[in-house]
Amino acid sequence: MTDAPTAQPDAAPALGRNDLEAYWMPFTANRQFKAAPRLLVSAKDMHYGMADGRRLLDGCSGLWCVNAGHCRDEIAEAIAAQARRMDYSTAFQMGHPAAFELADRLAELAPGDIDHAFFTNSGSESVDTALKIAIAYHHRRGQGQRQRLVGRERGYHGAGFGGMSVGGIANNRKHFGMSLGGVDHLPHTHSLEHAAFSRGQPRWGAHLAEALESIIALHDASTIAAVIVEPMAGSAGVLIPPVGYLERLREICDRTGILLIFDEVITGFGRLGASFAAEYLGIVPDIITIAKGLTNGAVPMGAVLVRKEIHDAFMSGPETLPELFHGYTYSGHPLACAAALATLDLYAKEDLFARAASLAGYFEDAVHGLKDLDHVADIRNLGLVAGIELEAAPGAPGARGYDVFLRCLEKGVLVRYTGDIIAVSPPLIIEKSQIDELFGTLGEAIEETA
Ligand code: PXG
Repeated sequence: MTDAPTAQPDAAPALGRNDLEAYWMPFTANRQFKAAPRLLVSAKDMHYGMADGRRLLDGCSGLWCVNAGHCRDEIAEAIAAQARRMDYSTAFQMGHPAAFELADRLAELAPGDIDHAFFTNSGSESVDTALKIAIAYHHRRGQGQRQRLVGRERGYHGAGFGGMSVGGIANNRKHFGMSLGGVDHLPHTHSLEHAAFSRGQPRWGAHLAEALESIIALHDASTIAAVIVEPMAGSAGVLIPPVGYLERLREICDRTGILLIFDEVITGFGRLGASFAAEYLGIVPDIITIAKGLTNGAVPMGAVLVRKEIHDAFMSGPETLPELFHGYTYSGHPLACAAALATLDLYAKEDLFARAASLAGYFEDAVHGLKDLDHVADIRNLGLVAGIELEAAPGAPGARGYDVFLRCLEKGVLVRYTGDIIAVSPPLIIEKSQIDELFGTLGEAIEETA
């Protein structure tokens, strides 16, 4: 694997302040951004090029999606060829070969008897689809009273009403009304007191899965459709599953007939050093939601992967009617399928999941090298993901995270921050020297922050 050539930014149009006005940016402090814009104009392998000519090492795989690195020729060519062959194929009552091929490939990759794929266009749509499938599955089997859903504090499951409702980040919920009824939340598993500076999975915290028993005691399992968790929580600041915790959730779900959904939008496609977290951890959920790394971020696409038994439960009744009244105009879009097939080929050809696994130890040592810096409250890691939690500056929560993010940017490294937690999740093609650069720069930025 060769390192990236210097990304040559295209000649970027000069942007006056007013030119930025019309675009209402997502999950962004719009006024702050527009006062000092940060514009990306090109990308190749491990790097972005910025409008001002700077080159940035991408420490977050875009947004946890560009697992094979940016602008890979194989993917770009597959998308272009498909765009010329057939741009769009009606998704309902018609099909095209690439969607079937992709579903097959995903079934092969998925653990256990997870062997069917339903296509969406994003992680949010995957989550809403998975929740609907879970409720409809029980309905199909004569258990229509199973409608309750269980999420987790600090969980992120996208921005749709379903994902927001099972999600557990207050800022994403509190402005948007009542959300779905009948949703309970497990406690999150993060503890600075008991598990700070864990390497890999913390030993403390498996008992927190018992909260599901309390929810069952309150409502009875016969009213609960599904539990959804991220096997490793990304957005809320990299929360690593305690040893034994997910196993316990699996056992309780097995005993009570509640479906277990792993939201693997972030952990899918090699992030932890295996195809999915489910494989990495040796736990087979009933449903897996994916997106992001499915197409290496090149075309929006998501999918819901389900066990055979769930799919088969729908395959009865009149053959002239859709078995599931659900889908999207762009489900299995030809360009997305082309991108996904080329992406899976690339992951296999370059053995990138194994590569991530083989780099994980080096990555772990490098991030824990920041342990003794001032303001560092915790460092946690799994696979090629790390979270560095900083102490909040007095009276200014989030200010230190933002300051470190900006200092890294100035020094040519892009990291992600959420409040005062820095998240690092580089493309799986990263070289050891680039891991050094990433954490060396981050260390300098932390040292410099007040
Ligand atoms: N589930 C999980 C676990 C996610 O991480 C979604 C669902 C929603 O996916 P879409 O494609 O609808 O955005 C996500 C998205 C961050 C960050 O900073 C993470 C996401 C999105 C934006 C920022 O960690 N993950």
